[in-house]
Amino acid sequence: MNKEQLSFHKSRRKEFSKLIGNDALAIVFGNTHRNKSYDGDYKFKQYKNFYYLTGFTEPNSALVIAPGGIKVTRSGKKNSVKELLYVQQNDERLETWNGKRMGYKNVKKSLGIENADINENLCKILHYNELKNFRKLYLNIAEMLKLTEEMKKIISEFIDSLNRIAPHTEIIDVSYILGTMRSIKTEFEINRIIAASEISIGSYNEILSILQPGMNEFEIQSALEYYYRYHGGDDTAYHPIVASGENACILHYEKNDKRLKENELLLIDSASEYNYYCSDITRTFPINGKFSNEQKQIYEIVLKANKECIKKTKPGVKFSSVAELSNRILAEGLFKAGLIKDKTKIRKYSLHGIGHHIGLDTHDAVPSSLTKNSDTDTLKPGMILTIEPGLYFTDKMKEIPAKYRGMGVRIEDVVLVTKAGPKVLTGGIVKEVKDVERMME
Ligand SMILES: [Mn+2]
Repeated sequence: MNKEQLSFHKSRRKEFSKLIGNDALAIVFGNTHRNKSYDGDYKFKQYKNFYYLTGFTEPNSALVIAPGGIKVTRSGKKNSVKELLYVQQNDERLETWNGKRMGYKNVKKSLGIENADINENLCKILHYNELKNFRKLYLNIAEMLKLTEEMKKIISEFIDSLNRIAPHTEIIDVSYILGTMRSIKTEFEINRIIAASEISIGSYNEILSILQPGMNEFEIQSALEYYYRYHGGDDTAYHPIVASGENACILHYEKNDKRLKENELLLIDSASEYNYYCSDITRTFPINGKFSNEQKQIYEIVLKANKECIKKTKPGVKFSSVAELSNRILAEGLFKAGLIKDKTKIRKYSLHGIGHHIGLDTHDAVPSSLTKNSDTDTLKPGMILTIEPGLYFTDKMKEIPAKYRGMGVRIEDVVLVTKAGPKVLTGGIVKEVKDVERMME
């Protein structure tokens, strides 16, 4: 881990400590492996709030933060500590199977966390009388319930001992307070989201030169995944949606197994992850390289909503009013095209909201709301959001002329809110009609 990353996670622990206060104790558990089937697990992914505070990507760990200090005994001596990371014990045999473990002795040097111990000692900290001095205990409750294997044993002992301190403390989930911190991105985070976006941009541009009728959706999916990894991405930020024709009307279409037809549109909603940070991009391309008049008409309406909403993504603006603007532009566009008579029915064709926060999670786990009186609705510098208007016409919508049916159009960009205005992080992929057609010539 380089210095920049060390100081990022350190600054997050410092801020978190300040927010929870001296009378609080936090115990944040990392993730464990999730079983896929029999003895096969899903690829390990760290719990994002734990990652935010530590940068540590090994399973079976837990971080203790005690801003006012907590006494722990080590080699017979009592020490007051403010941060302590519990990690897996070194184990030569298991490390041969599953990879090297950092070991508690290397935590300070490698992660900059002052104190460390092996995870099986975790429950010992709950045995001190001084725990009664803490007014608040912060935990990640939902994740605790999903812990597996060695942590399952530790967690059940931990929960059993909780009742001894529960009458003296208020137990609070960490999600809100960490989510609030995560809603404003630091420069370190912004740079990672830019990197995830750049990797994705390069990959989309490769796709534009190979896309043609007769290919299968999975060929596009696998090419994207190949390029993400090839360009240094760690993973896909989310399961790629590669949806041709009417498939684009299924918002989380994941089969990606249909043949691409000559006169249809292809909606691609996919992006790379880079060092735990996500990008999130959607583009809609004509499979044969040229939009039909009807496709172009719908595409231009969505593109207008995308561009106008991006312009409005500025500090002080309510995100709910960006959403309203999108609905207004989409409704006006369909009304003018003669496709709807009642503008209030737009949600039947626009289906989803205008966008969401993005960061460690694609739909970032931060407090947000689209209700006007909520203080989490107001845009602030350092927030990163997606702007993703869309229009969808299924084959079943008989009120819509046949030439428009069986298509979905969505155009999604990642936008950083700055004092100087919106900064689009995914602008390197064409979206103007003439540019798309030129790239596909
Ligand atoms: Mn999105």
